[in-house]
Amino acid sequence: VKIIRKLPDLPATLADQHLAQFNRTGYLAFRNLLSETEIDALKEGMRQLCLETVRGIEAGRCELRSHPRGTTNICTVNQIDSDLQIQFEPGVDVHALDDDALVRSYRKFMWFIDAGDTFRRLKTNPKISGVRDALLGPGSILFQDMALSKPARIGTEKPWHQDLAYFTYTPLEEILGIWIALDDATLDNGCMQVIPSLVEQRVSYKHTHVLDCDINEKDLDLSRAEAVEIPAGGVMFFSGLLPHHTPPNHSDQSRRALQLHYRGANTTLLDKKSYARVFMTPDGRPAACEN
Ligand SMILES: O=C(O)CCC(=O)C(=O)O
Repeated sequence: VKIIRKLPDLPATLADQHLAQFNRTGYLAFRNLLSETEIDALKEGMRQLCLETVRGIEAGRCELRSHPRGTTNICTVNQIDSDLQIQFEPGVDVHALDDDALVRSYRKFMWFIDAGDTFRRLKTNPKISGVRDALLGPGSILFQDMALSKPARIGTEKPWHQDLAYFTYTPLEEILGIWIALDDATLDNGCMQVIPSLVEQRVSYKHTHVLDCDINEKDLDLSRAEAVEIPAGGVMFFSGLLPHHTPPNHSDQSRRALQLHYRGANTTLLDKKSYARVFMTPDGRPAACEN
């Protein structure tokens, strides 16, 4: 895999050359979105959120459930009184771990953004909104947020996929992911790997539920894959059409990240049947998982 290092600093405004690059490759990556102080506050916020959520199980505020699809054996804790949801890596027994071990074992928070001002400030961060508006136009809408952790040694892979397999918004090219590194993300600890693709071609791959919502690797030209190493505080802006994956983390370094998804102001939510006619493979099959 080709490794992309030495990223440019996040510019104050995107130049035409950036927009052309985004359309050509489906992504833009920069260093220095967040300061060290901001990174530390976000990491501490994640730690507290993890511990509060698990303590909430004992207090009856959260419920422990196995993953609905079962295959990945992710243990999920759902908050009863909020949308916040935490997932642990397979096999983790949340009741058997001390605080530090718990914080080293979670895989994902869904809907973390309103769980405190440190997180909420990301929604109005002018550096994020500047690039986002340049790519999506004004008035775009945050519709999904998650805090992703790929813990040292036990972090599992996220298989190849396009994020559009999870959504039903159209137009397809108006979905933007923003992936923010809180630790140095490297090839070894599971940085983002992508296959650069022309956004305007809207190439959609068949997804099947194997591990998660996966593109069959045989359908991808993996010789074109790029591992994008992003230093802590750096960011990747990427199209919902970009095929990407993150491998397992066998290293001793944790790899935490935050991910926001925005949709353009004029996007509309389709029902699954209509979406299947928009997000479809070149041979006319619905591209999203059917189960
Ligand atoms: O951060 C990761 O490990 C993968 C994130 C991702 O691709 C996703 O959640 O769709």
